[in-house]
Amino acid sequence: MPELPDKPLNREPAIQDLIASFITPVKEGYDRNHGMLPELDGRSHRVKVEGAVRKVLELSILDLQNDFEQHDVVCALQCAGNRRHTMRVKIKEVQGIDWMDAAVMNCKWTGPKLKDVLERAGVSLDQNAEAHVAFACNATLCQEDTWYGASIPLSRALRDDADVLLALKMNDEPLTKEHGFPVRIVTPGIAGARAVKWLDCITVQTQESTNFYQQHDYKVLPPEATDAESASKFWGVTPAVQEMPVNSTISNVEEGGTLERDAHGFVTISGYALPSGDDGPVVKVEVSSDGGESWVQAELLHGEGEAGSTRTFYSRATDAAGNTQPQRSQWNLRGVCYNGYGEAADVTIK
Ligand SMILES: Nc1nc2c(c(=O)[nH]1)N[C@H]1C(S)=C(S)[C@@H](COP(=O)(O)O)O[C@H]1N2
Ligand SMILES: [Mo]
Repeated sequence: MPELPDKPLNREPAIQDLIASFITPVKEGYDRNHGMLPELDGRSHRVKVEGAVRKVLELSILDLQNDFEQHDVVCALQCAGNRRHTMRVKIKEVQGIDWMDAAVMNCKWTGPKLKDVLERAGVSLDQNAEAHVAFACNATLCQEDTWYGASIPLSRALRDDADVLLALKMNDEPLTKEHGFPVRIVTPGIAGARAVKWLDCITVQTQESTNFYQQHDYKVLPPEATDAESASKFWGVTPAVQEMPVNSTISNVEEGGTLERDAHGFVTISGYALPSGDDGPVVKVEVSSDGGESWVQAELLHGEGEAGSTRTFYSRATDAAGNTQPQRSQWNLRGVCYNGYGEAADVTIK
């Protein structure tokens, strides 16, 4: 296991700050790192495109900027461990960073499409189920591997409307070091773990990335896997997380908190919602103020009940494909892909 000089940077903003704006400001974006942040030189940096391609490419940042059409994509980038805290406290202990609901950011990303870069190289592989495009960053050691890598299905990468980018900009500014300067992958709808930062190599290949974080992390293990030992036989047979599930949160009040009625007797519940994978947009968010008995499709909720009463609020999002959140999602050892109802229990209404 590589020894790191220090602890990797991992942080999330206060949820109130995250939901204050539709586009997440760069400084509010969560940070998730399995290793130290590398200092890369944008002028000498190269991205190699290799593997099952007709022509190997070595692209500079200027090449990526000038030789390919630049696309703007607004999408959420979400850690698969987002909301792990809820799985931990509402279901059962899990392993992993105690992310609350803010390990997600909705940003505008700019750069060439991965599809255009792959077409320039000429993919020489059938788009069968096993064919993947792997991304690598060899610039820093990680806690469990000597490099960081991930992969997505080749078919997804080649779909024009999947909008997979080699992002050079975040919210119209060059990427910051924390978020992957000078270039990172952005994979709309797919777990953040595949959005490789400080990208230096793209490989078209007949299998998934062999990196630790694709093979031994970010998987929804079956419930029988309850510790490292019982999990060991499942890593190899459990698929790596790709698409994230439909989700929503209640973010303006916490469990045990207080909501004040406005002059009309209403209380406001707010949060965010995300579709599953590329099944967006979210078409409906329902809110319950009685622990799931009844639901209203509104942002403003009429508080009935007596003053001073406590209530349990839930939120439930549904996307265009009809995917909707379960009350609680399946427990898994690593606490990934939690998408149970957004909730705030025992809220006092004043
Ligand atoms: N090179 C590299 N890329 C990486 C990671 C990493 O540790 N190293 N972490 C991944 C994970 S798990 C997530 S959730 C996102 C986080 O991106 P952010 O730090 O910009 O929020 O980056 C992904 N890309
Ligand atoms: Mo992540």
